[in-house]
Amino acid sequence: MLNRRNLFKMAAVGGAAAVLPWERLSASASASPAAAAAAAPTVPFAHAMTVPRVLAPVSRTASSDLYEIRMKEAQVEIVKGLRSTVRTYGGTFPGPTIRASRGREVVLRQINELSVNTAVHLHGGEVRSEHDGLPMDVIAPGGERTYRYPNEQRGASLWYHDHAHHLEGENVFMGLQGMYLLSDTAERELPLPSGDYDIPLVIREGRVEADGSLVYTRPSDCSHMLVNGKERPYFAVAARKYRLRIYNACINRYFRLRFADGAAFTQIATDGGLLEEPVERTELLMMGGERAEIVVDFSRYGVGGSVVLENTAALSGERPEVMRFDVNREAADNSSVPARLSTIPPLPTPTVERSFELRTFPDMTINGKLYDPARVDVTAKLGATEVWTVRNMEAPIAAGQPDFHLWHSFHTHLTSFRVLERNGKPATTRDAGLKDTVTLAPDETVKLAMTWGPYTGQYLFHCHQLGHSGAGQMGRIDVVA
Ligand SMILES: [Cu+2]
Repeated sequence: MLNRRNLFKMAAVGGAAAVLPWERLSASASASPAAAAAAAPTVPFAHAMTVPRVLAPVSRTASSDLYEIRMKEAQVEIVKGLRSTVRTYGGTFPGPTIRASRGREVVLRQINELSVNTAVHLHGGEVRSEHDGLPMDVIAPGGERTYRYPNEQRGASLWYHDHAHHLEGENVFMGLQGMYLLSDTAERELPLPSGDYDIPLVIREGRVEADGSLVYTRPSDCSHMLVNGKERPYFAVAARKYRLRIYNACINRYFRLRFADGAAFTQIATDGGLLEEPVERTELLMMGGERAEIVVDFSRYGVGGSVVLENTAALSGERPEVMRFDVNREAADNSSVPARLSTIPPLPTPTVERSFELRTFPDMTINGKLYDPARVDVTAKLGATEVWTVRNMEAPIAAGQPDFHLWHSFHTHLTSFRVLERNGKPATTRDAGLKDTVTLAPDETVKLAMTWGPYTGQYLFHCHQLGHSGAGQMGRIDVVA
Protein backbone atom coordinates (compact mmCIF):
# COMPACT_ATOMS: atom_id res chain seq x y z
CA MET A 1 0.00 0.00 0.00
CA LEU A 2 1.17 3.48 -0.80
CA ASN A 3 1.48 5.75 2.18
CA ARG A 4 3.76 8.58 3.17
CA ARG A 5 6.31 6.39 4.89
CA ASN A 6 6.65 4.18 1.87
CA LEU A 7 6.75 7.21 -0.36
CA PHE A 8 9.72 8.60 1.53
CA LYS A 9 11.45 5.22 1.50
CA MET A 10 10.98 4.92 -2.22
CA ALA A 11 11.93 8.52 -2.80
CA ALA A 12 15.19 7.82 -1.04
CA VAL A 13 16.00 5.12 -3.58
CA GLY A 14 14.62 7.14 -6.43
CA GLY A 15 11.51 5.11 -7.15
CA ALA A 16 8.77 7.05 -5.39
CA ALA A 17 6.69 8.21 -8.27
CA ALA A 18 6.80 4.96 -10.19
CA VAL A 19 3.61 3.94 -8.43
CA LEU A 20 1.91 7.31 -8.41
CA PRO A 21 -1.28 7.39 -10.41
CA TRP A 22 -0.29 9.99 -12.97
CA GLU A 23 2.26 7.57 -14.33
CA ARG A 24 -0.05 4.56 -14.21
CA LEU A 25 -2.51 6.50 -16.33
CA SER A 26 -0.15 7.90 -18.88
CA ALA A 27 -0.96 6.69 -22.31
CA SER A 28 2.19 7.08 -24.35
CA ALA A 29 5.59 5.46 -24.26
CA SER A 30 7.19 8.85 -23.69
CA ALA A 31 5.68 8.86 -20.21
CA SER A 32 7.58 5.86 -18.93
CA PRO A 33 9.97 6.72 -16.12
CA ALA A 34 11.98 3.67 -17.12
CA ALA A 35 12.85 5.51 -20.30
CA ALA A 36 14.74 8.10 -18.30
CA ALA A 37 18.39 7.63 -19.22
CA ALA A 38 20.75 10.55 -18.82
CA ALA A 39 19.44 14.09 -18.74
CA ALA A 40 21.20 16.63 -20.90
CA PRO A 41 23.51 18.70 -18.70
CA THR A 42 22.20 22.04 -17.53
CA VAL A 43 24.24 25.01 -18.72
CA PRO A 44 22.58 28.19 -17.47
CA PHE A 45 22.36 31.22 -19.73
CA ALA A 46 23.56 29.35 -22.82
CA HIS A 47 20.95 30.92 -25.07
CA ALA A 48 18.65 33.89 -25.40
CA MET A 49 15.05 33.82 -24.24
CA THR A 50 12.47 34.37 -26.93
CA VAL A 51 9.00 35.85 -26.58
CA PRO A 52 6.17 33.80 -28.11
CA ARG A 53 4.79 35.41 -31.27
CA VAL A 54 1.41 37.13 -31.16
CA LEU A 55 -1.10 35.30 -33.34
CA ALA A 56 -2.78 37.32 -36.08
CA PRO A 57 -6.47 36.71 -36.69
CA VAL A 58 -7.39 35.02 -39.97
CA SER A 59 -10.36 37.36 -40.24
CA ARG A 60 -12.40 39.88 -38.30
CA THR A 61 -16.05 40.81 -38.08
CA ALA A 62 -17.61 43.86 -36.42
CA SER A 63 -17.59 42.07 -33.06
CA SER A 64 -15.24 39.07 -33.35
CA ASP A 65 -11.67 38.10 -34.15
CA LEU A 66 -11.27 34.68 -35.77
CA TYR A 67 -8.14 32.63 -35.20
CA GLU A 68 -6.97 29.26 -36.43
CA ILE A 69 -4.45 26.96 -34.75
CA ARG A 70 -3.17 23.60 -35.97
CA MET A 71 -2.04 21.33 -33.17
CA LYS A 72 0.95 19.45 -34.52
CA GLU A 73 4.33 18.02 -33.63
CA ALA A 74 7.37 20.21 -34.11
CA GLN A 75 11.10 20.13 -33.50
CA VAL A 76 12.35 22.86 -31.19
CA GLU A 77 15.55 23.75 -29.35
CA ILE A 78 14.90 23.65 -25.59
CA VAL A 79 18.44 22.82 -24.47
CA LYS A 80 21.02 24.59 -26.62
CA GLY A 81 22.25 22.41 -29.47
CA LEU A 82 19.59 19.68 -29.07
CA ARG A 83 16.38 19.10 -31.04
CA SER A 84 13.29 18.04 -29.11
CA THR A 85 10.05 16.76 -30.57
CA VAL A 86 7.12 18.49 -28.88
CA ARG A 87 3.35 18.84 -29.23
CA THR A 88 2.46 22.37 -30.21
CA TYR A 89 -0.24 24.84 -30.87
CA GLY A 90 0.72 26.21 -34.26
CA GLY A 91 4.29 24.91 -34.37
CA THR A 92 5.81 26.92 -31.51
CA PHE A 93 6.74 26.00 -27.94
CA PRO A 94 4.91 27.46 -26.04
CA GLY A 95 2.10 28.25 -28.47
CA PRO A 96 1.41 31.66 -29.95
CA THR A 97 0.00 34.40 -27.74
CA ILE A 98 -3.54 35.55 -28.37
CA ARG A 99 -4.15 39.20 -27.49
CA ALA A 100 -7.82 39.83 -26.81
CA SER A 101 -9.76 42.94 -25.86
CA ARG A 102 -12.68 43.05 -23.48
CA GLY A 103 -15.92 43.30 -25.45
CA ARG A 104 -14.59 41.62 -28.60
CA GLU A 105 -15.27 37.93 -28.98
CA VAL A 106 -12.50 35.53 -29.93
CA VAL A 107 -13.50 32.61 -32.16
CA LEU A 108 -10.74 30.02 -32.14
CA ARG A 109 -10.72 27.11 -34.59
CA GLN A 110 -8.48 24.34 -33.27
CA ILE A 111 -7.46 21.57 -35.67
CA ASN A 112 -5.92 18.45 -34.15
CA GLU A 113 -3.13 17.08 -36.33
CA LEU A 114 -1.58 15.20 -33.40
CA SER A 115 -2.00 11.49 -32.73
CA VAL A 116 -3.61 12.02 -29.30
CA ASN A 117 -6.93 13.37 -28.07
CA THR A 118 -6.91 17.02 -27.03
CA ALA A 119 -9.34 19.46 -25.38
CA VAL A 120 -8.58 23.16 -25.19
CA HIS A 121 -9.37 24.97 -21.94
CA LEU A 122 -9.08 28.74 -21.53
CA HIS A 123 -7.73 28.94 -17.98
CA GLY A 124 -9.32 31.88 -16.18
CA GLY A 125 -11.86 32.43 -18.94
CA GLU A 126 -15.56 32.93 -18.32
CA VAL A 127 -16.91 30.84 -21.18
CA ARG A 128 -19.93 28.68 -21.89
CA SER A 129 -19.68 25.03 -20.85
CA GLU A 130 -19.52 23.72 -24.42
CA HIS A 131 -16.46 25.93 -25.04
CA ASP A 132 -14.72 25.14 -21.75
CA GLY A 133 -12.68 22.18 -23.01
CA LEU A 134 -14.20 19.65 -20.63
CA PRO A 135 -12.17 16.42 -20.28
CA MET A 136 -14.64 14.30 -22.27
CA ASP A 137 -15.23 16.98 -24.93
CA VAL A 138 -12.16 15.93 -26.83
CA ILE A 139 -10.95 16.66 -30.32
CA ALA A 140 -9.89 13.28 -31.70
CA PRO A 141 -6.85 13.07 -33.98
CA GLY A 142 -7.83 14.49 -37.37
CA GLY A 143 -10.77 16.35 -35.85
CA GLU A 144 -11.37 20.01 -35.14
CA ARG A 145 -13.48 22.22 -32.95
CA THR A 146 -14.27 25.92 -32.79
CA TYR A 147 -14.20 27.54 -29.36
CA ARG A 148 -15.93 30.85 -28.61
CA TYR A 149 -14.54 33.16 -25.94
CA PRO A 150 -16.82 36.13 -25.19
CA ASN A 151 -14.23 38.24 -23.29
CA GLU A 152 -16.90 39.89 -21.17
CA GLN A 153 -14.66 39.90 -18.09
CA ARG A 154 -11.95 42.19 -16.70
CA GLY A 155 -8.52 42.17 -18.27
CA ALA A 156 -6.17 39.42 -17.05
CA SER A 157 -3.28 37.20 -18.10
CA LEU A 158 -5.05 33.97 -19.01
CA TRP A 159 -3.66 30.94 -20.78
CA TYR A 160 -5.00 28.19 -22.94
CA HIS A 161 -3.88 24.64 -22.37
CA ASP A 162 -4.89 21.04 -22.84
CA HIS A 163 -7.51 19.36 -20.62
CA ALA A 164 -8.18 15.98 -22.30
CA HIS A 165 -9.22 13.25 -19.86
CA HIS A 166 -6.15 11.68 -18.18
CA LEU A 167 -3.89 13.31 -20.77
CA GLU A 168 -3.72 16.94 -19.62
CA GLY A 169 -0.46 16.52 -17.69
CA GLU A 170 1.35 14.85 -20.55
CA ASN A 171 -0.12 17.09 -23.26
CA VAL A 172 0.71 20.31 -21.40
CA PHE A 173 4.17 19.00 -20.50
CA MET A 174 4.82 18.14 -24.14
CA GLY A 175 3.92 21.68 -25.18
CA LEU A 176 0.16 22.28 -25.41
CA GLN A 177 0.09 25.63 -23.62
CA GLY A 178 -0.07 29.24 -24.78
CA MET A 179 -0.87 32.67 -23.43
CA TYR A 180 -4.08 34.61 -23.81
CA LEU A 181 -3.69 38.22 -22.74
CA LEU A 182 -7.01 39.95 -22.25
CA SER A 183 -6.85 43.71 -21.85
CA ASP A 184 -9.50 46.27 -21.04
CA THR A 185 -9.83 50.04 -21.33
CA ALA A 186 -9.18 50.79 -17.67
CA GLU A 187 -5.93 48.82 -17.78
CA ARG A 188 -4.76 50.43 -21.03
CA GLU A 189 -5.22 53.90 -19.52
CA LEU A 190 -2.74 53.18 -16.71
CA PRO A 191 0.89 54.36 -17.13
CA LEU A 192 2.30 50.84 -16.64
CA PRO A 193 5.23 49.63 -18.79
CA SER A 194 3.80 48.46 -22.12
CA GLY A 195 4.73 47.33 -25.62
CA ASP A 196 8.31 46.04 -25.75
CA TYR A 197 8.50 46.48 -21.98
CA ASP A 198 5.57 44.14 -21.23
CA ILE A 199 7.16 40.68 -21.29
CA PRO A 200 5.65 37.28 -20.45
CA LEU A 201 7.73 34.63 -18.69
CA VAL A 202 6.17 31.17 -18.95
CA ILE A 203 8.18 29.09 -16.48
CA ARG A 204 7.95 25.32 -16.27
CA GLU A 205 9.96 22.21 -15.51
CA GLY A 206 11.22 19.76 -18.10
CA ARG A 207 13.35 16.71 -18.68
CA VAL A 208 15.44 16.69 -21.82
CA GLU A 209 17.57 13.62 -22.46
CA ALA A 210 21.11 13.82 -23.81
CA ASP A 211 19.70 12.91 -27.24
CA GLY A 212 17.24 15.80 -27.08
CA SER A 213 14.06 13.84 -26.25
CA LEU A 214 11.63 15.67 -24.01
CA VAL A 215 10.35 13.03 -21.58
CA TYR A 216 7.22 13.28 -19.44
CA THR A 217 8.36 11.69 -16.22
CA ARG A 218 8.23 12.04 -12.46
CA PRO A 219 8.89 15.53 -11.09
CA SER A 220 12.00 14.45 -9.19
CA ASP A 221 13.63 13.70 -12.56
CA CYS A 222 12.70 17.03 -14.13
CA SER A 223 15.77 19.11 -13.46
CA HIS A 224 15.44 21.43 -16.43
CA MET A 225 13.67 24.74 -15.93
CA LEU A 226 12.33 26.44 -19.03
CA VAL A 227 11.35 30.05 -19.63
CA ASN A 228 9.29 30.60 -22.78
CA GLY A 229 10.48 27.19 -23.97
CA LYS A 230 14.23 27.71 -23.47
CA GLU A 231 16.27 26.07 -20.70
CA ARG A 232 17.51 28.75 -18.21
CA PRO A 233 17.99 31.50 -20.80
CA TYR A 234 19.28 35.04 -20.60
CA PHE A 235 17.27 38.03 -21.70
CA ALA A 236 18.65 41.42 -22.72
CA VAL A 237 16.75 44.33 -21.18
CA ALA A 238 17.00 48.11 -21.15
CA ALA A 239 17.86 50.05 -17.99
CA ARG A 240 14.25 50.90 -17.18
CA LYS A 241 11.04 49.45 -15.74
CA TYR A 242 9.43 46.32 -17.18
CA ARG A 243 6.12 44.61 -16.61
CA LEU A 244 6.81 40.88 -16.30
CA ARG A 245 3.87 38.49 -16.57
CA ILE A 246 5.03 35.39 -14.75
CA TYR A 247 3.23 32.10 -15.37
CA ASN A 248 3.91 28.97 -13.39
CA ALA A 249 3.13 26.51 -16.18
CA CYS A 250 4.68 23.55 -14.34
CA ILE A 251 2.91 20.22 -14.34
CA ASN A 252 3.96 19.07 -10.88
CA ARG A 253 6.15 21.73 -9.31
CA TYR A 254 5.87 24.87 -7.25
CA PHE A 255 8.55 27.50 -7.07
CA ARG A 256 9.74 30.35 -4.90
CA LEU A 257 11.07 33.04 -7.17
CA ARG A 258 13.36 35.84 -6.08
CA PHE A 259 16.09 37.99 -7.52
CA ALA A 260 19.47 36.65 -6.43
CA ASP A 261 20.39 40.01 -4.88
CA GLY A 262 17.20 39.99 -2.81
CA ALA A 263 15.92 43.13 -4.56
CA ALA A 264 12.29 44.08 -4.07
CA PHE A 265 9.79 44.30 -6.92
CA THR A 266 6.21 45.45 -7.20
CA GLN A 267 3.40 42.97 -7.76
CA ILE A 268 0.59 44.56 -9.75
CA ALA A 269 -1.61 41.66 -10.81
CA THR A 270 -2.54 38.07 -10.12
CA ASP A 271 -4.64 35.38 -11.85
CA GLY A 272 -7.73 37.55 -12.25
CA GLY A 273 -6.00 40.74 -13.35
CA LEU A 274 -4.82 43.91 -11.63
CA LEU A 275 -4.75 44.11 -7.85
CA GLU A 276 -6.47 47.09 -6.28
CA GLU A 277 -3.14 48.35 -4.99
CA PRO A 278 0.44 47.40 -5.80
CA VAL A 279 2.33 45.23 -3.29
CA GLU A 280 6.09 45.36 -2.65
CA ARG A 281 7.60 41.90 -2.33
CA THR A 282 10.88 40.03 -2.53
CA GLU A 283 9.53 36.53 -3.27
CA LEU A 284 6.76 34.86 -5.23
CA LEU A 285 5.50 31.43 -4.14
CA MET A 286 3.60 29.99 -7.10
CA MET A 287 2.15 26.66 -8.08
CA GLY A 288 1.22 25.37 -11.52
CA GLY A 289 -1.58 27.46 -13.01
CA GLU A 290 -0.91 30.64 -11.02
CA ARG A 291 0.11 33.95 -12.56
CA ALA A 292 1.73 36.99 -11.01
CA GLU A 293 2.58 40.24 -12.74
CA ILE A 294 5.38 42.33 -11.38
CA VAL A 295 7.08 45.59 -12.27
CA VAL A 296 10.87 45.50 -12.00
CA ASP A 297 13.18 48.48 -12.49
CA PHE A 298 16.37 47.25 -14.16
CA SER A 299 17.88 50.76 -14.11
CA ARG A 300 19.25 49.94 -10.67
CA TYR A 301 21.78 47.55 -12.26
CA GLY A 302 23.01 50.02 -14.90
CA VAL A 303 24.08 49.19 -18.45
CA GLY A 304 26.48 46.22 -18.29
CA GLY A 305 24.88 44.92 -15.10
CA SER A 306 22.82 41.77 -14.72
CA VAL A 307 20.64 39.96 -12.22
CA VAL A 308 19.58 36.33 -11.90
CA LEU A 309 16.03 35.23 -11.19
CA GLU A 310 16.25 32.14 -9.00
CA ASN A 311 14.02 29.46 -7.54
CA THR A 312 14.86 28.79 -3.92
CA ALA A 313 12.54 25.75 -4.03
CA ALA A 314 14.74 24.02 -6.62
CA LEU A 315 15.26 20.28 -6.17
CA SER A 316 18.30 19.16 -4.26
CA GLY A 317 20.98 18.88 -6.91
CA GLU A 318 19.08 21.17 -9.25
CA ARG A 319 20.43 24.60 -10.10
CA PRO A 320 18.48 27.48 -8.56
CA GLU A 321 19.02 29.86 -11.49
CA VAL A 322 15.92 30.22 -13.67
CA MET A 323 17.09 32.98 -16.00
CA ARG A 324 19.35 36.02 -16.14
CA PHE A 325 18.47 39.56 -17.13
CA ASP A 326 21.35 41.42 -18.82
CA VAL A 327 21.04 45.20 -18.98
CA ASN A 328 22.51 46.17 -22.35
CA ARG A 329 21.11 49.60 -23.20
CA GLU A 330 19.55 52.80 -21.95
CA ALA A 331 15.93 53.57 -22.77
CA ALA A 332 13.51 56.36 -21.96
CA ASP A 333 10.98 55.47 -19.29
CA ASN A 334 7.87 57.46 -18.54
CA SER A 335 6.02 54.50 -17.05
CA SER A 336 4.97 54.33 -13.42
CA VAL A 337 2.95 52.18 -11.05
CA PRO A 338 -0.05 54.13 -9.76
CA ALA A 339 -1.04 53.76 -6.11
CA ARG A 340 -4.50 52.64 -7.24
CA LEU A 341 -4.60 49.99 -9.96
CA SER A 342 -8.17 48.78 -10.17
CA THR A 343 -11.42 48.34 -8.29
CA ILE A 344 -12.66 44.89 -7.37
CA PRO A 345 -16.41 44.91 -6.74
CA PRO A 346 -17.52 44.08 -3.18
CA LEU A 347 -18.33 40.44 -2.44
CA PRO A 348 -22.06 39.67 -2.31
CA THR A 349 -23.26 37.99 0.89
CA PRO A 350 -22.48 34.26 0.73
CA THR A 351 -25.46 31.92 1.12
CA VAL A 352 -23.84 28.48 0.78
CA GLU A 353 -20.86 26.86 2.48
CA ARG A 354 -19.02 23.77 1.28
CA SER A 355 -15.81 22.02 2.24
CA PHE A 356 -13.29 20.04 0.24
CA GLU A 357 -10.47 17.75 1.34
CA LEU A 358 -7.54 17.12 -0.97
CA ARG A 359 -5.70 13.85 -0.41
CA THR A 360 -2.62 12.25 -1.95
CA PHE A 361 -3.07 8.83 -0.32
CA PRO A 362 -4.19 6.24 -1.10
CA ASP A 363 -5.31 8.06 -4.24
CA MET A 364 -5.40 11.60 -5.57
CA THR A 365 -8.90 12.52 -4.45
CA ILE A 366 -11.22 15.35 -3.49
CA ASN A 367 -13.50 14.42 -0.58
CA GLY A 368 -12.36 10.84 -1.01
CA LYS A 369 -13.57 10.58 -4.60
CA LEU A 370 -11.87 10.21 -7.94
CA TYR A 371 -13.23 12.29 -10.81
CA ASP A 372 -16.17 10.75 -12.59
CA PRO A 373 -17.58 12.85 -15.43
CA ALA A 374 -20.96 11.17 -14.93
CA ARG A 375 -21.24 12.17 -11.26
CA VAL A 376 -22.28 15.68 -10.23
CA ASP A 377 -20.27 16.61 -7.12
CA VAL A 378 -21.60 20.11 -6.61
CA THR A 379 -24.76 21.81 -7.84
CA ALA A 380 -24.55 25.59 -7.55
CA LYS A 381 -27.23 28.12 -8.32
CA LEU A 382 -26.46 30.69 -10.98
CA GLY A 383 -25.56 33.95 -9.23
CA ALA A 384 -25.13 32.37 -5.78
CA THR A 385 -22.14 33.42 -3.72
CA GLU A 386 -20.54 30.52 -1.86
CA VAL A 387 -17.75 30.04 0.67
CA TRP A 388 -15.53 27.02 0.07
CA THR A 389 -13.14 25.71 2.71
CA VAL A 390 -10.40 23.71 1.04
CA ARG A 391 -7.90 21.67 3.03
CA ASN A 392 -4.75 19.84 2.06
CA MET A 393 -5.00 16.78 4.32
CA GLU A 394 -1.30 15.93 4.25
CA ALA A 395 0.66 16.51 7.45
CA PRO A 396 3.46 19.08 7.41
CA ILE A 397 6.72 17.89 5.92
CA ALA A 398 9.70 17.37 8.18
CA ALA A 399 12.87 19.16 7.15
CA GLY A 400 14.80 17.29 4.51
CA GLN A 401 11.94 15.03 3.47
CA PRO A 402 10.74 15.07 -0.12
CA ASP A 403 7.45 16.81 -0.68
CA PHE A 404 6.49 15.76 -4.19
CA HIS A 405 2.78 15.23 -4.52
CA LEU A 406 2.09 16.49 -1.00
CA TRP A 407 1.42 20.06 -2.13
CA HIS A 408 -1.84 20.71 -3.88
CA SER A 409 -3.51 23.64 -5.52
CA PHE A 410 -7.15 24.38 -6.14
CA HIS A 411 -8.54 25.74 -9.38
CA THR A 412 -12.08 26.61 -10.36
CA HIS A 413 -13.38 26.88 -13.89
CA LEU A 414 -15.91 29.55 -14.96
CA THR A 415 -15.38 31.96 -12.09
CA SER A 416 -12.53 33.41 -10.09
CA PHE A 417 -12.56 33.65 -6.31
CA ARG A 418 -11.18 35.68 -3.44
CA VAL A 419 -9.12 34.11 -0.69
CA LEU A 420 -10.80 35.11 2.57
CA GLU A 421 -8.61 33.19 5.00
CA ARG A 422 -5.49 31.08 5.07
CA ASN A 423 -5.04 28.72 8.03
CA GLY A 424 -7.77 30.43 10.00
CA LYS A 425 -6.27 33.90 9.65
CA PRO A 426 -7.44 36.68 7.34
CA ALA A 427 -5.73 36.45 3.95
CA THR A 428 -2.63 38.62 3.53
CA THR A 429 -1.32 40.41 0.47
CA ARG A 430 0.12 37.05 -0.66
CA ASP A 431 -3.44 35.99 -1.56
CA ALA A 432 -4.68 39.41 -2.67
CA GLY A 433 -6.89 40.07 -5.68
CA LEU A 434 -9.05 37.80 -7.79
CA LYS A 435 -7.58 34.30 -7.98
CA ASP A 436 -8.53 31.21 -9.95
CA THR A 437 -5.79 28.94 -8.60
CA VAL A 438 -4.56 28.86 -5.01
CA THR A 439 -1.59 27.08 -3.45
CA LEU A 440 -1.99 24.68 -0.52
CA ALA A 441 1.13 23.43 1.26
CA PRO A 442 0.66 20.25 3.33
CA ASP A 443 -1.81 20.80 6.19
CA GLU A 444 -2.91 24.21 4.90
CA THR A 445 -6.52 25.34 4.72
CA VAL A 446 -7.92 28.20 2.68
CA LYS A 447 -11.35 29.73 2.73
CA LEU A 448 -12.48 30.99 -0.69
CA ALA A 449 -15.52 32.94 -1.84
CA MET A 450 -16.91 33.00 -5.35
CA THR A 451 -20.09 33.85 -7.21
CA TRP A 452 -21.18 31.17 -9.69
CA GLY A 453 -21.87 32.47 -13.17
CA PRO A 454 -22.22 34.08 -15.62
CA TYR A 455 -23.35 30.85 -17.34
CA THR A 456 -25.14 27.67 -16.39
CA GLY A 457 -23.82 24.26 -17.34
CA GLN A 458 -21.18 21.71 -16.48
CA TYR A 459 -17.79 22.88 -15.18
CA LEU A 460 -14.86 21.63 -13.10
CA PHE A 461 -12.84 22.27 -9.97
CA HIS A 462 -9.54 20.47 -9.53
CA CYS A 463 -5.98 20.42 -8.32
CA HIS A 464 -3.77 22.19 -10.84
CA GLN A 465 -0.86 19.81 -10.36
CA LEU A 466 -1.90 18.27 -13.66
CA GLY A 467 -0.48 14.89 -12.70
CA HIS A 468 -3.00 14.97 -9.85
CA SER A 469 -6.03 16.14 -11.83
CA GLY A 470 -5.29 13.54 -14.48
CA ALA A 471 -5.20 10.91 -11.73
CA GLY A 472 -8.64 11.93 -10.50
CA GLN A 473 -8.20 14.94 -8.20
CA MET A 474 -11.03 16.77 -9.89
CA GLY A 475 -14.75 17.30 -9.36
CA ARG A 476 -17.74 18.23 -11.49
CA ILE A 477 -19.83 21.28 -10.69
CA ASP A 478 -23.10 21.96 -12.46
CA VAL A 479 -24.33 25.54 -12.37
CA VAL A 480 -28.12 25.63 -12.65
CA ALA A 481 -30.71 28.37 -13.11
CU1 LIG B 1 -2.99 17.90 -6.06
